[in-house]
Formats: sequence, structure tokens, C-alpha cells
Amino acid sequence: MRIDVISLFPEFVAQCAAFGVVGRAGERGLLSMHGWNPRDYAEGNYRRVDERPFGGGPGMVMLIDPLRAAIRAARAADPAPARTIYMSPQGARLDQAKARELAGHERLILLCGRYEGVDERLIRAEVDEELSIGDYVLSGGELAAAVVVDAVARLQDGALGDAESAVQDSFEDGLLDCPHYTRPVEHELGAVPEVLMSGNHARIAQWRRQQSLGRTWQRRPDLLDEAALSKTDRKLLAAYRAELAAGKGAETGSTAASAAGADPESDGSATRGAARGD
Ligand code: 9D3
Repeated sequence: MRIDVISLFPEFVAQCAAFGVVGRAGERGLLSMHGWNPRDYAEGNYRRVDERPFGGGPGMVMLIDPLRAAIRAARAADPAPARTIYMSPQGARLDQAKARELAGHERLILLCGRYEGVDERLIRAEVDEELSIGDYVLSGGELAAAVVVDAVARLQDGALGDAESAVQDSFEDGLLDCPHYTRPVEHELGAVPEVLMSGNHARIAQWRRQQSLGRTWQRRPDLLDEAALSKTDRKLLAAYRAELAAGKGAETGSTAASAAGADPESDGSATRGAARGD
């Protein structure tokens, strides 16, 4: 996959992609990145890329022509068709499904705005979609573009090692991750849950599944569609809630094994929608 970044700070996005999984994807030839600076396509001694907004108001707006010339130069640099995406607070929110969709394109052009944004006519003429990374205010599109590059690069076939792929699988079901522990077993901050030391792989898998369900229910109920859970998952979650209500704290790892027989309809409904004490 090839990603072209249109930005007044194109090296910034490239640097963000230079390390870890994404850096390795570059080294393996799974991802190539190219930066295009609209300043290089601006006219005149001052090479202006922005102007004051018609209608008045604070801030500056990015000019059509330097951006359009940069976008067209990027398109012309490779014959494969590119999806052109404007990183914008007005865009649809990036999520894992969108990352997967974008990862399937052979080419992306990510347009990063600065100042108040870009002239609307440029968006209408040259942009296929607008994309936000969340409801908070950034100073420009570059960090958002770096997020897209990271999310999309790790989805390229061969980008992840075996261990990372296995971890990825457990995320793809839309649940939060289970807690992780490593040595030492005993520490002044506490002990490792006994189940993880048991050597019983079925029990461990069940405990981890229960932790994922329970933590998703507590922290991100918006991610959890309880009706879509399997009967086993509903029982595991009910047992997690029951342990929590009993004040034991389901994260001590005591009773995942007993969950299979628990009543799935027991308790928990009173606290739904509120913080669930973790
Ligand atoms: C404070 C300026 N705001 C006036 C109402 C508008 C505004 C303009 C430009 C807010 C942010 C920006 C710069 N942001 C991006 O370019 C951006 C962004 C973001 O700010 N949040 C989440 N995703 C993205 S994608 C691009």
C-alpha cells in the first residue's frame, strides 16, 4: 500500500510511521509513504498557502491552488487510483471497521489542514471523504493522519508477527482486552491471579474471556451488545457481575470456572449505564 500525505509538515507524519510495527511494514515493502508540501506548489516570493476568510472572522483558510497542485502531483506519481481523504473534525469518526476498509485500498492520499481549514471548493472537487479521529480539538490534521497510517499499516498482510496477530484476533471481536501479568508472581503490589498459574489452558482462556466481557461491560457498555453474546458469554458475564456485587472483585481471578453454571439473568441491571466501580 502507498500513502501520500499532503501537509505543511509532511516529515512529521513520516516520522510517526518510522518505528515499531509500522516502521517494519515500511522495511518489508508493505507500505510506502510520500510527503507533499503545498508550500512547494505555491506561487510568488512569499509562497502563500493561506488567506483571510471571506465573511470575516478569526484565523486563516488554506488556498485552493497550492493544495490542488500538491494533490495532483501525488496522484501523478503513481498510476494506481488513490482514495483522497481530508483529515477533518467534520469527518466521520475513524473506527476499526473504517481502518479495515481503508487498509484494502492500494493507495490513499491524506490531506492535512492547518489554520481554520481548507477552502470548501477544494474539498468538493478533490476529496472523496472526510475523516475525524475523535471529538477533541487538534491543531491540524497531521497527528490524525499519523493515526490513520498506524491503524492501516498494521492491517497489511505480513505486517504483524505471529504473537501480534494472535493478540489482534482477540480485539477483532469488539471486546476490551483482558488484564495481563508477568513475573514476579508475588510483588508488593499484589499477587498474580491464581488461575494464570494453574497450567489449565481451558480455565485460563475462560477467565480471560470473562475478564474481557466484564471489563467491556464496566468500562465501555457502548461496545457490548449483550443480546448478541453466546449463552456461555452471558453466563460468564453474569458471574462476573455477581462476584462484583458480592464485593469480591471479579479481577482476583477466583471463580471463572464456577461461571458456567451461574444464572445469566442475575443482577447487574441496576448499575447499567453508570460507572461500575472497577
Ligand atoms: C479551534 C478551531 N475550531 C474553531 C471552531 C475549528 C477547528 C479547525 C481546525 C478545529 C480543529 C482544527 C484542526 N483539526 C484537524 O485538522 C483535525 C482533527 C481534529 O481536530 N480532531 C479530530 N480529528 C481531526 S482530523 C483533522
